[in-house]
Amino acid sequence: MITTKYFFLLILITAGFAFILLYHWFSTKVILADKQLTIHLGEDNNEQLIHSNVNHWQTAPAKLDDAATYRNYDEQFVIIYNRVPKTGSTSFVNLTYDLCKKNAFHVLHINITANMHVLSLPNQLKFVRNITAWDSMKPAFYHGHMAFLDFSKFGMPSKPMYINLIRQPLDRLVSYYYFLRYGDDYRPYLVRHRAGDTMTFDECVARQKPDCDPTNMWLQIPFFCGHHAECWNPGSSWALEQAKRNLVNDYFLVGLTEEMDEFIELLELSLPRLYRGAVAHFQKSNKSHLRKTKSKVEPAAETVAKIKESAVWQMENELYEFARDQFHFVQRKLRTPGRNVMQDFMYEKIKPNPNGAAKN
Ligand SMILES: *[C@@H]1O[C@H](CO)[C@@H](O)[C@H](O)[C@H]1NC(C)=O
Ligand SMILES: *[C@@H]1O[C@H](CO)[C@@H](O)[C@H](O)[C@H]1NC(C)=O
Ligand SMILES: *[C@@H]1O[C@H](CO)[C@@H](O)[C@H](O)[C@H]1NC(C)=O
Ligand SMILES: CC(=O)N[C@H]1CO[C@H](CO)[C@@H](O)[C@@H]1O
Repeated sequence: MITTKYFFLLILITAGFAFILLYHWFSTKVILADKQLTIHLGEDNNEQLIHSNVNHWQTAPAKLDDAATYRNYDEQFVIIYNRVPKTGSTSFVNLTYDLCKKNAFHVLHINITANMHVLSLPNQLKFVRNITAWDSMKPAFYHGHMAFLDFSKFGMPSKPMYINLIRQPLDRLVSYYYFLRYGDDYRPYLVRHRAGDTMTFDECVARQKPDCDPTNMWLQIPFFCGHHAECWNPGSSWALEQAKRNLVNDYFLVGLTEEMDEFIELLELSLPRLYRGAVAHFQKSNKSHLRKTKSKVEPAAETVAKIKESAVWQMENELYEFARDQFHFVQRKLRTPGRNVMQDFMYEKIKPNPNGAAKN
């Protein structure tokens, strides 16, 4: 009788110990898994730069709720790339499409009727509400030839992250000029608007034809400036200032067509959720054949000089240089001055001491 009682007690105590052991084992496992997840951030590629970006404050065994918040930001991403025509956007979008399956996010093209760059007022509201609420598409990358749209005007709880690429304005115009005549090797079957016209850009400028009118360069300014009437008024200094303000206040990153590799590297370092493995992928894919305008002839020096006299070129170039300085600044701050070491930061002197045990 007594032995059975003790026997049951023994079983109860053993079960209790087993439970506690199991609990401990399980909780360390969860933290370990968490650690491994963050460490994996940089492990997919052999780029030393990206390796060293794994910050120790991320790999530390964070509390589970901190880690969940951190992951939630990544799962809520909405990125808008309001691409400007002929700025190398196809190569970049192609890279993003290549990555979306592996990195598990959605890419959507914004197709606006008749290639209009400005949304109607009802469509602005519809668009803003739709992409804010469309949780099943998040994380999402939207791209389209659309002017910047300010989400804060529509009473939205969150804003998307804008990114873009900008190109030297004359290069962009010349590229566009030949693109309309000869197309590119991306969709060679498409007959372009000016197919059959063999006039060179130099001849066009000499004869002052409308296709090479410097006013046609007024495109990067309005794309960054946005949906206001004044943005689309060529030569408006208000539009230029607004474009600059938006570029620094509302764009997460604006890269240069001429420095695409650096742009992609910065994206991989800062948004690994979407761009993990981007640098390696971009380097191994044959970028040169992605999208090249056919039969492009470099303009003569006198053509270039003539274009540079125009106010529109000067303003577009001012925006380009503004963006270039900003991009180079961001790049310089990536590493410790004088050494090829990634900048890092950490927290210290945390008071009151979270463990409560230590002195000082
Ligand atoms: C946008 O949609 C229209 C109508 O469906 C289609 O004809 C056009 O090819 C689309 N544009 C692009 C760039 O896919
Ligand atoms: C957003 O628009 C698409 C296409 O019209 C629709 O399928 C989707 O359900 C919309 N999402 C929300 C959250 O309204
Ligand atoms: C890369 O592109 C160039 C230019 O179009 C082409 O000549 C070459 O064969 C391509 N190489 C590969 C490996 O696709
Ligand atoms: C999504 C997409 O179009 N991907 C293409 C990107 O470019 C490479 C090289 O041309 C193609 O192989 C991919 O199919």
